[in-house]
Amino acid sequence: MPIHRRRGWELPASRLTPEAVALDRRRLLAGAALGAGAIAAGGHALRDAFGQGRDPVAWWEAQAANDPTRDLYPATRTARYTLDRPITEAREAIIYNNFYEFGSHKTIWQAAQRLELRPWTLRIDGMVAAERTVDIDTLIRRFPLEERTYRFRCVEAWAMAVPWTGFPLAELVRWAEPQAGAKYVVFQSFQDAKVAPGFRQSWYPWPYTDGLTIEEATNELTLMVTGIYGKPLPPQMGAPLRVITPWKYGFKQPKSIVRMTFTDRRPVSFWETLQPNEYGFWANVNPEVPHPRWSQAVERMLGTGERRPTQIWNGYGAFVAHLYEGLKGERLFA
Ligand SMILES: Nc1nc2c(c(=O)[nH]1)N[C@H]1C(S)=C(S)[C@@H](COP(=O)(O)O)O[C@H]1N2
Ligand SMILES: [Mo]
Repeated sequence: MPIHRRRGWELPASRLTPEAVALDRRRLLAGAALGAGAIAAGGHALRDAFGQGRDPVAWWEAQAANDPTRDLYPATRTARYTLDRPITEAREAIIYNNFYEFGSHKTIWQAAQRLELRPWTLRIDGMVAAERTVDIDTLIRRFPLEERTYRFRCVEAWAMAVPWTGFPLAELVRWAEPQAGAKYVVFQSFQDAKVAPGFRQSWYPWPYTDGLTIEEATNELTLMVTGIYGKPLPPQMGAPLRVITPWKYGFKQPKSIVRMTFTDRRPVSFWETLQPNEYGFWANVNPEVPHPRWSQAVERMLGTGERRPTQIWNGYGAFVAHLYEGLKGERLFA
């Protein structure tokens, strides 16, 4: 087990995330086979030897050194996207994750090492000129990679500031040639019960999905992410492909994507299916709109525990506020 320093603001005694609390109740009521014990034990039963006893940073560095795209790193940083706070320590970001496929708690980094990153393909389907399946390495080499420092905000009120590597999703959308009537793009995460124990938790609506409007997907901020801290992503952070929309809560940003579907119907995501009153379609960051179970006024930085006032649009209003101007009667913020 990694040494997990408990931070003052974490929920005491429980490793369940706020995102999962309501579900846990539901699961207990349903009397599902996998009882509270497995989760209370920190997912011991769900873990295996991958990454066990290793230093998480050394383990990741060794993996990165063998990655087929290692020659593309580090990519040049784009100066336009500046931070107002220090970059979070890599070590903190790679051991504190939400990735429910691997468990409904934060310490999933070892379990996620079972995810096999090659071969990997991305299926592009639905309302496009031609449906296709593209190999991940072909895809990553098609679009020039750049590095961008962005703030990141989970709906649970923890936050980080990290250098992502990737390419604008707008370029991939253009390449996919969506039909004129396509209004949304839906991302689907991997689904393999042999790899990840979460799929046995049948009360979750697997696979993990979430979607964006085409305007959001092609906004200049929206990044198809392949790396972080100047290296290919570690599996626990969504390798080999994840989407990042820094003005939205983290749950809108699916990891380990295998499929992108263009559609004219607004999708209902994994989280919206579970708790529509808590996790809506838009989910833009706003300090003034509390989550039904906690305030969003303040966020806490991973690693330092520093508290900072939450910013509307997570501070990215100049890039994205215009996307929402015409929308009336929509719950834009959670
Ligand atoms: N496939 C998948 N993607 C996911 C999640 C998940 O459970 N499964 N969790 C989301 C949530 S709630 C957050 S906050 C971020 C966390 O990203 P990180 O662990 O890389 O910091 O991933 C998002 N993407
Ligand atoms: Mo989250």
